[in-house]
Amino acid sequence: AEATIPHPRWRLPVFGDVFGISIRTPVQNSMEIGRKLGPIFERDILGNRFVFASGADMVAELSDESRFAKHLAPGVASLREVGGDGLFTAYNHEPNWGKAHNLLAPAFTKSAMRSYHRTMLDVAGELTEHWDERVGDSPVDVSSDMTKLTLETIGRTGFSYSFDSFRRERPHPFVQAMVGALSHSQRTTFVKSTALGRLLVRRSDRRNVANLEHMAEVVDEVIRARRDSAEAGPEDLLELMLRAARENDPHRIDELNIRHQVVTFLVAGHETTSGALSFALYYLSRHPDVLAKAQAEVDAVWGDEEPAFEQVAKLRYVRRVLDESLRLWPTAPAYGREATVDTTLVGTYPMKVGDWVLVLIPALHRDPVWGDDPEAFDPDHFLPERIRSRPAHVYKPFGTGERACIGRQFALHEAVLVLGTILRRYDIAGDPGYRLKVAERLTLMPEGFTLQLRRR
Ligand code: MNH
Repeated sequence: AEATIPHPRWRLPVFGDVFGISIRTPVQNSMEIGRKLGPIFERDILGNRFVFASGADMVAELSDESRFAKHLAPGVASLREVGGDGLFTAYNHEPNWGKAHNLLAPAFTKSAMRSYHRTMLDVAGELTEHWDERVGDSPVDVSSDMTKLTLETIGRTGFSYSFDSFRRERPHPFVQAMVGALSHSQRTTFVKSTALGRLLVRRSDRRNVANLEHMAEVVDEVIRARRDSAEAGPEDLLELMLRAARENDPHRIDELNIRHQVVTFLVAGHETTSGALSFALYYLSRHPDVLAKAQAEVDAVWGDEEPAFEQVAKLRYVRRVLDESLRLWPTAPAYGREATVDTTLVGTYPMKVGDWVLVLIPALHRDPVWGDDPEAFDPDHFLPERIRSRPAHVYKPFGTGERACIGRQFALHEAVLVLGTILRRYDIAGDPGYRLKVAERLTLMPEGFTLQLRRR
């Protein structure tokens, strides 16, 4: 039988919806509504209809690539200003998606990961050098330092370009411009559907232009640095793209699209991994038993040696800590799916070709299939036998299908390597008075979370 989709009873306080709390935290606000209305609901935001779906049965169907495909949700579509038809923001029908996907796939194979391992270790070493100076001193700002680390890692592995992140007092201006652009995109997506809204965000629009210009300058600088260098470039993302252009490869992408890919990877390649590391450190600091078990694993598997490539994936428990952190706070918290045929979702909700829904990942990750206390942090959720006993498609931090995250293995290798490095070297203590505050700028990130460090 067909059913109508529940919506909040109060449609009137549209202003509250738009200019209140939810403009800064739309994901947490939608999670709250979902707790009341269930696994599928709709919201009307200034005349825009949004359907949120998070039931395990629904997401399983939405993962069926013969009926559904990626939809560029409004918040992501407005990032076209940043990434154009780069991989993340390309529409399914745009030819540059397939070209770039094929061209860049070799940079995400296991052997490619092996080639990044050395650089990832070096960057982790810069973090510990920086943190060693803070041992027993004032606490470190976790998200800010994780962002330094992940930006440095993608800069050097992907483009052989250093942002000198750990030699700076303040974050690199690229980070400030990017955070500004992501926040702008989140804030203005709904508001801009009305004339009044467009007027209200004019100042913010101007600031956004400056941020976009700055990001474009950084992209220019990254490409120029390579073109000016006398030696042949190392086998990195940039080299794959520039060489294909030089050699007239059938998969080559043009100059403008190369720029879109560079900025896409600089943003997508660090912001979400930084959040994932920050949440993992938060949960480790709150669960002494988990912390002790993770430290014991690193000591046993790595000993005092520098970890070889294969030794990273052997940190099975640390990986479960990361998986569980991404369950509770998937740092890219939603993705869009649109019907590619006329169909009915879970036999109940009719969808015409082009109709789309947003998968609210944190709500999916709290579905009853996760047990009766889905809010509890428990890495054992990811024990192999527990994974086998759950249905497929209930864990989607990296999206789904053809348009799922290309950087998944990259992020996992980097994050486990860094967590292992930190856990082996320091005892960490969070501020007992800190209450988790999750900042939203399309992505999720703990805000104001600090750690006090002691050398082990
Ligand atoms: Mn990543 C797509 C989450 C790390 C590069 N990424 C996606 C999607 C999710 C996602 C979800 C799908 C979005 C959608 O369907 O609209 N990504 C993450 C998370 C992490 C992450 C949670 C870290 C943790 N991503 C990375 C890293 C890189 C990267 C690291 C690059 C080195 N991601 C991408 C790109 C895409 C993507 C590029 C777009 C892929 C495509 O559509 O072809």
